[in-house]
Amino acid sequence: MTRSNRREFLSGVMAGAAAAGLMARAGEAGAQGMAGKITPDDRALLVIVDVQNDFIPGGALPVKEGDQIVPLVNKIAAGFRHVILTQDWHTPGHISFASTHAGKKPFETVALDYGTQVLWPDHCVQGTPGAAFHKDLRIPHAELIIRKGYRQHMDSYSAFFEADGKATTGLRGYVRDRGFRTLYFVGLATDFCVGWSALDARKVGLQALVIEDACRGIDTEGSLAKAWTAMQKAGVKRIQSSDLTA
Ligand code: VGL
Ligand code: ZN
Repeated sequence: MTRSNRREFLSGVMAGAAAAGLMARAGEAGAQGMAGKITPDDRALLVIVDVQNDFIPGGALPVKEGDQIVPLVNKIAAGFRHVILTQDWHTPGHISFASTHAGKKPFETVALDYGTQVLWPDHCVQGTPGAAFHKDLRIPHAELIIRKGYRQHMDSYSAFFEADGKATTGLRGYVRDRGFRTLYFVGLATDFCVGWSALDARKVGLQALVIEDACRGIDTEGSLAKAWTAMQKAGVKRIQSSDLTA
């Protein structure tokens, strides 16, 4: 075998392996680094979800250990060329707040026209300190901030679509225009805004990976286990920060 047709033969073997799904990680994550680790490429986007004071212990809707992810999120973000942030951004008296519904308490539910709504303590009200990003979050290279939940009569967990599954934040168009193919998710909370965003990423035809140790969940009424089951079914990959090269 000559050198050049050996090269052709090898590239044929590699293409065959990829087609057979043997290189699943490389194909799905967009790039393969050393020792099976993932190196995000230029078409990969890190989405940092709702690392805001109200979701941190001491805030209005604290997520257990929410503060502990901040140094890890900073470190992960440094390994991505492209990063965006999301920010829960509610109007005062928002429909998702228990205080808006007479006789209702936080974590109870109500039936709304778009489905069952969990009711929350007032949180992430536009312009308040609780809606600001955690003071130690350092993402100078973030390219966009997507705000969501600003429609008075509809909640929005997902970074793509509001709770009716139709009203858009504009993220789908942005991702399309920028040519991103693979979205990585970190932040708060695993079972709500992270999970719903990852599911919607799959719905619009993107690869989606959730970096589990850089997320924390609220876990109300079994919501964390339910979210992971739904994500697994939808083809969202569950990875750890140690799976990344950087
Ligand atoms: C979130 C509940 C209400 C979240 C936002 O960021 O996961 N959860 N609003
Ligand atoms: Zn909210």
